[in-house]
Amino acid sequence: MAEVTVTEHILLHQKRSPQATGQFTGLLYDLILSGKTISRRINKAGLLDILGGTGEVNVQGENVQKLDEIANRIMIYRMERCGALCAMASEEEADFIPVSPEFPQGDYILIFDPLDGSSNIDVNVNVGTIFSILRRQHGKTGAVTLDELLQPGTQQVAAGYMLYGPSTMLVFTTGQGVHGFTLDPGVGEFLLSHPNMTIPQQGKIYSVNEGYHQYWDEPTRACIDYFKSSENRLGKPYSARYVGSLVADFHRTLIYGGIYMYPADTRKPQGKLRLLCEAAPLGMLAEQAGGRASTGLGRVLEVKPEKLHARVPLFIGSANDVADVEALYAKHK
Ligand code: AHM
Ligand code: MG
Repeated sequence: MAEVTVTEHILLHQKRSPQATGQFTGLLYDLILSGKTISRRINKAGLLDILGGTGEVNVQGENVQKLDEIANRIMIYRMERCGALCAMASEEEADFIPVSPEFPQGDYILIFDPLDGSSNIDVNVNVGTIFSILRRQHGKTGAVTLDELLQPGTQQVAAGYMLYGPSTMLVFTTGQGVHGFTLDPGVGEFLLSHPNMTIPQQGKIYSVNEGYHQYWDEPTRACIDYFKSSENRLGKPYSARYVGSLVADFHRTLIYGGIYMYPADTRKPQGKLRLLCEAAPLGMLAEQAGGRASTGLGRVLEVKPEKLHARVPLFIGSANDVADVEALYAKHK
């Protein structure tokens, strides 16, 4: 079998867009290197005394795991030096991070969740790094301001994730479809394993933390009841799956189809997931794979973030399933 490396794949795609500079390619290389570094640390976590919490609570009010902090530091260290960025933002940091003047500056902005699903680390369940790449507005120079990061998802130039599971995978889009690569640990290179990934139009799996049922409003309950009943498009109840690592639940949805839901509830009126580092990048991947991503009321990619850590309800996956959720919310309005 002819093996296509991620490097070869990027170069091939970059050739097709003549406006592309080496900067963007360099950014992707360093992102991939960061992912490989994080992957190695995770593989050895049980042996290195880096499981468990740090005892701190992050800007999101969540317990920080040691590996959260390690992944965050690896990303910031490597990406600050890549020469393609002017600013970064991390789920773990309260403020955005301008690239220090001591490093070469570029035109891109990187927003990431260094280790999504970190509550699953101690039990050896899949976690991942999610990233979103924006371009600085044309003509802007000098110090980056916060509003430059608050762009709707439609402005993303690339998005993806690294999934640390039984194998480490890289799945990303630059707006020309979604492609998946699997890390061959022997050679340390990602090889193209899933070209042109598409989400089945109709799913048969629903994914939601059903423990929160009592916090949901009527329309949300109606949506989940719909997938569990025989009165849906499938004509029978869907199967339930919920890993509790968004990146893993999304990856399954991308391949098998179905719908992942993190709705708003009485405790979390905007939902839990962060727009810029979780919902928007996965939304771009879903759309590029022929699926959809919605807040229940409209397209996730069109939501303009009001602040760096803005949250949104998320319904993402097969086009039919997401359309059905939107129709149910519209009916209950
Ligand atoms: P994290 O980025 O701190 O790991 O938080 C986000 C995670 C998602 O990966 C996952 O889908 C969700 O939180 C699970 O939340 P809950 O335990 O409320 O179901
Ligand atoms: Mg997360």
